[in-house]
Amino acid sequence: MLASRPSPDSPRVALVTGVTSGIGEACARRFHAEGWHVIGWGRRRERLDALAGELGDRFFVQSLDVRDRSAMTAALAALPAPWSSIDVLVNNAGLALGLEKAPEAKLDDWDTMIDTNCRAMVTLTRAVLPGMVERRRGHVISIGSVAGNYPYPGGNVYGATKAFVRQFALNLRADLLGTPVRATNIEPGMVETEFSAVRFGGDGDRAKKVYEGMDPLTGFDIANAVFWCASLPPHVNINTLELMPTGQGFSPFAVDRSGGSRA
Ligand code: NDP
Ligand code: 8X3
Repeated sequence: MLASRPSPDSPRVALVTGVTSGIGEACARRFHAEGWHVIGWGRRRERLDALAGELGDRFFVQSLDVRDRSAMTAALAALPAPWSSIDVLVNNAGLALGLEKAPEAKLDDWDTMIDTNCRAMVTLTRAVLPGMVERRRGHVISIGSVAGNYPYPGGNVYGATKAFVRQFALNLRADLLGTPVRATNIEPGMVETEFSAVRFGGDGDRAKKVYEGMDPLTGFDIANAVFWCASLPPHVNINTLELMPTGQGFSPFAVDRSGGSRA
């Protein structure tokens, strides 16, 4: 039997993963500013506490590594009402590690990206979806990337994880047909966050150069897009939304004219 629809006046709850910096922090702030209850996840406890101290009411933090399935299960089980009725899940926690070409890339980096960007993301989504379907209210918004749509040198596994995130969102749409639960993949280009510092192992100078001389997107640009998707009327589903800074574009195909591809 289907549960009755929740009242439109009942609290709106968003769970955002990775709120300790960048896009996730901006999403948490955006939803909170609109009067939502926001659950924020991340590993860095001191940053979670600082944000909780700032936002106060309607912000509930839980410190965990999303790759730890039992920690995730325990965190969800520990949510008191009304926090446990998640309306919007923002699958944001993720990372790129390294920019080496595939033959030189570190396998441990590949494992970490797959475990965080893909495995943790599907585990959490699978845990949250039944409640959304039961309550007949919900939206899974995942942060993919242009790296999932276009190849670039050194993008190897990072780009592949984001192609996975995109296809998972589209396949959710296929599975959720007949329910009011929505699924969206947001696909940003360059956003200035801690992303490049993480990718380059904490090398802040190298990270800064990525955004030098151009105007990158900000976390708030992405948060605005996420919130816009979530606040559309229930009959509208944005499947995918690709955003780039105006100052980022495309290159021609690369061609090797050195004969290096001959045996
Ligand atoms: P940041 O490095 O600024 O933020 C990443 C967030 O993810 C942090 O809050 C971090 O928290 C959290 N996180 C990472 N690993 C884990 C983990 N194992 N468990 C829990 N939390 C984790 O980067 P962005 O804000 O840029 O990245 C957010 C998302 O956006 C990622 O999925 C990224 O791939 C995607 N993206 C970024 C783009 C960009 O150019 N910046 C462009 C396109 C997509 P903590 O370390 O405290 O755990
Ligand atoms: C982050 C954007 O182009 O650095 O996903 O891969 S890019």
